[in-house]
Amino acid sequence: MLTNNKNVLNWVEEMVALCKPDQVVWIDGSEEQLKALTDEAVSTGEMERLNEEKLPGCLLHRTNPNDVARVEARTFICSRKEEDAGPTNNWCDPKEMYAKLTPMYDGVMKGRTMYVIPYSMGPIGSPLAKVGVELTDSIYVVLNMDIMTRVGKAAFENLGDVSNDFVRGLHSKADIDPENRYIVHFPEDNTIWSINSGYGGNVLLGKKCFALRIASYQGKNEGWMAEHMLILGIEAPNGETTYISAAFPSACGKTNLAMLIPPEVYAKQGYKVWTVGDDIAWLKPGADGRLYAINPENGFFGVAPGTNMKSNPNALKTTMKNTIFTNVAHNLDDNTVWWEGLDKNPPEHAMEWTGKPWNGKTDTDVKGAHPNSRFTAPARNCPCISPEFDNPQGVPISAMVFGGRRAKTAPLVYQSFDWKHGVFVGSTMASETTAAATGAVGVVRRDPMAMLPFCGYHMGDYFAHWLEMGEKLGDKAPKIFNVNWFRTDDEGHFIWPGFGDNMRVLMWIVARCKGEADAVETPIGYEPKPEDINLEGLDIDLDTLKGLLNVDIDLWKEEAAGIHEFYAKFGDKLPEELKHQLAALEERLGK
Ligand code: GTP
Ligand code: SPV
Ligand code: MN
Repeated sequence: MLTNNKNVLNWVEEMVALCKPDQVVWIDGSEEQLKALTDEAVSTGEMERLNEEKLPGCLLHRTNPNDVARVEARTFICSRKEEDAGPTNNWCDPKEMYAKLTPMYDGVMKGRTMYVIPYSMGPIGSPLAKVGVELTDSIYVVLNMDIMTRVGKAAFENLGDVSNDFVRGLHSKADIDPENRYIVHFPEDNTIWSINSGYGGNVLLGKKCFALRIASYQGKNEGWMAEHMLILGIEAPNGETTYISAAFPSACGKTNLAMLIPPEVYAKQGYKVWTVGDDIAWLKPGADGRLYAINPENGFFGVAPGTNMKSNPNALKTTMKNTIFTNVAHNLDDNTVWWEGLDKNPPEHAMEWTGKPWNGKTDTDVKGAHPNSRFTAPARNCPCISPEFDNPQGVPISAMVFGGRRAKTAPLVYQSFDWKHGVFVGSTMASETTAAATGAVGVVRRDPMAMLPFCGYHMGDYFAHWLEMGEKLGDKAPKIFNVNWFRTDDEGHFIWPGFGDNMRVLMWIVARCKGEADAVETPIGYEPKPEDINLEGLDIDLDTLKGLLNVDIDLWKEEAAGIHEFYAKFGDKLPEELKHQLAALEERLGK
């Protein structure tokens, strides 16, 4: 046992009595313990060791083909009052949900081991960090949590002997039965119960379940924010670093933007980009009144397909050691991994992600890797990891950026008129769905602040919390922007090159934050003058850029109509301010 904290010990005892594991193992985070668990998982076939020379310390894991993504339809926010979960979450009375799930956990770990994982979200000792304990019967979960969070006794030192402020996570693979899969949050009890899944966001409970769903609820009550945001720093040649956070929905480019390589035109001047986080930000006003952000995670759970030496070399380098690959193709020639978009040379002798034999050269209509296949890699491996990564105070944020996948409508970039308008922009975000969650792909849906699947309370109250944070921050509030890398031409090709070249847009954002760039006022916000986006070294002419910045009034009128419909869901909980913002947009568009 790694703690004397009675709250922890009593709860573990209770859950052991319920799940009835053959044994209980406390995870201290030591290398010997993790190595022994890896050996065990390899011996049972749960994990496979990859080429020790090319991919030292790397492992391959396949999940059940019925279990490859987050399951939004089976994810619940069980607040005591239905109203507190709001219209965008599945809700069930907590008593009823406990009553339904308790028999499913009863004896579920017979013949298995229960692992007790103490972990910290955020640097140990940070005033923004929080403690969680996850109980699980999966070694895969233990090994992933060890990469994604700060695991071991040190997390308990943060908690002390008497505090009750830790998140209780209970996970069992059970039978990986999709019909009985539940990802359930009890925000008022600091509790998460997950059952019948073995996949990523459903089971690594520190990530979406705690660091977004539970933490967003805590943040509302405690005066801070938990957001689905990357954090990056742009260092100018004079050494000054400007920090930007950005919220894009799942599989819409956070990891890529967070690790971008500056294009030659900036690299030669000495600009550098540093990654603080690629998925989640916890933000709180600091002593100087500015908004500070930490990345609560300690690793990256990144989308594999499309990651290559051109699109995201930093991510690829990050995965070269001590990384777990989930649902990618297994190259049997050299015991390495492959996925669509890695290179143009798919392996001839391979297993596709389900474990069936696969020849990538001839079976071209079969995908080698699942579209939502992932790597779990330590943040420390990243060549551009920020020197501030472990700073317990976090980094000061100058700009917050929203964005999504929109083939039309949203221009390359615009700036909100002020914070309140920025909250309106974030609350009306829409994006095409991706493979990160089960269900149809490519359907446009509203996804406010990229938090639709991750907000642990009523989204009307969430918007109000954003507005309050703006009041508190006053003129020190970050500037708010919106970007869209995904506009397409008539043939459906992306017009903007994206990836590293997105820095050209970020540079305008930085200049706006410093009061060093002009803007053009449009009905939806401020846009750059086309000549203020640096196109040096790009295949794009000024006219194409003008097209990317075009605001189509008719499309925006349709957009406004869609926003009315969306806002209607929130009833009385929709802040008046947002109604004014919508009316003002319509006014500017001309009725
Ligand atoms: P989650 O981990 O699910 O939250 O995803 P994410 O937001 O971190 O997305 P990620 O950076 O992994 O990108 C997802 C997909 O979008 C990958 O296939 C990328 O290749 C693609 N992508 C990322 N950035 C760009 C871009 O600027 N332009 C284009 N066209 N595609 C991009
Ligand atoms: C996302 O879907 O936004 C992810 C992957 O980052 S998961 O951890 O599965 O939620
Ligand atoms: Mn994500």
